[in-house]
Amino acid sequence: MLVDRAEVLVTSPGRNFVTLRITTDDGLVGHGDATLNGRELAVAGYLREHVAPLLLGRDAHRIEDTWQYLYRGGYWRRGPVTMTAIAAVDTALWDIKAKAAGMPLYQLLGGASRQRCLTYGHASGRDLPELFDSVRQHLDEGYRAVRIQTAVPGLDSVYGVAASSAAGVGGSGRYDYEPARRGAAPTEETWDTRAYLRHVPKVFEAVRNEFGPELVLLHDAHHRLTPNEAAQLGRSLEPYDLFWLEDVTPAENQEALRRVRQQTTTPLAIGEVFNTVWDYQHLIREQLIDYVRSPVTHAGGITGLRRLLDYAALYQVKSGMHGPTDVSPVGMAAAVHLGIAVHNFGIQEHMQHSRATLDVFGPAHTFTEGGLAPAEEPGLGIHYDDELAAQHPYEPAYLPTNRLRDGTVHDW
Ligand code: EZ4
Ligand code: CO
Repeated sequence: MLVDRAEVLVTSPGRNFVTLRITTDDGLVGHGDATLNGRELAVAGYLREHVAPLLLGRDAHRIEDTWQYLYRGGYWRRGPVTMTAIAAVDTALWDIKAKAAGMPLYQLLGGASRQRCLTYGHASGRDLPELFDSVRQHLDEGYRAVRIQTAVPGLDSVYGVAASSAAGVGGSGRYDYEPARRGAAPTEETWDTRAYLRHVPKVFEAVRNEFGPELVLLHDAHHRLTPNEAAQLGRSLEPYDLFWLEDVTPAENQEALRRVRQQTTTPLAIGEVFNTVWDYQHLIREQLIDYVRSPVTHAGGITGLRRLLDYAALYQVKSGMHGPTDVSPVGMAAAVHLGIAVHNFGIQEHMQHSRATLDVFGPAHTFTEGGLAPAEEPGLGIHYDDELAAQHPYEPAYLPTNRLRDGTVHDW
């Protein structure tokens, strides 16, 4: 079973996606997500120019060897572009191996540890009525967990808050927030940490009063706080029993989390921008966090994330895989197969893709009773439609940038 073709597919059904498709000489086809939001063509180029030629003629069964070959053999290790490219190859090879075995991928990963993967959706609102409305919409769709993001008085647009309740993603009518915007350059937002820290606890108080103690609530601080500010926020949210508080500080400095951890019992999640187990080394070993946010797509694939989750399991740290719309349906399919299998599954983020996106990728996993379950067919359960994909050519899109009121660039 040798690799016969490795194609890089770029499509933009409402937003940009990069997919690697590997075909073997006996005709098996595997897909891997290679989407890196706002830097899509860097990964496409890395795969097309430097990885695809090396794959031709390789034994498609040798997944671990290929992973090590691309990781160690590239000399320049780690980083989002490299690890997203490796993830795409790894996921496509797992898809192929599962098809060769005639099994859904999760069976090769040890079989199901649970019936479905509990997911959380993105509720947001510019004011409390709009936020409550968004929460209710999620409850109606079966969600049992929601992330709460809210506008902050005095700031025009804030991370995580859908611009319009009517438009939704791809005109879906949902409130889902899509931060990447089409255009030749990123948009700019304004940030004010003090206004944010004053406002957020009041919103969580209101949400708890309205929806009661059972509903699972999460929040993303999106890398914007100092360790001390993060500790303040964690403490002020303790009465509202969060499932997690995410990305409180910029992630590069692992020691920052020590200060936060000493000051609050609010559970902490971090790592959607991390790429390897090394980025978590101290955070996990010192039990400074509760959940790791890496998705299959950005952490070296099934192989890379499995390695990270096995390490995390030794310290009772659980998965919390990133699942925004920029993780493609291929990345989500991989997440669900891995999530259903590992023992230390925590929760799965699940922003819903637009109809146009689902039509291009044809994912066969299902969402019922607030959770995702993997496809029961051999492989990942992806049915990529080339003709539909070709109707949506790539258009540049960027994540916003952020500035303080005095113009200083701040973490977005
Ligand atoms: O900012 O997906 O938890 N989810 C997030 C996302 C990320 C974007 C980056 O591409 O933080 O909204
Ligand atoms: Co996040």
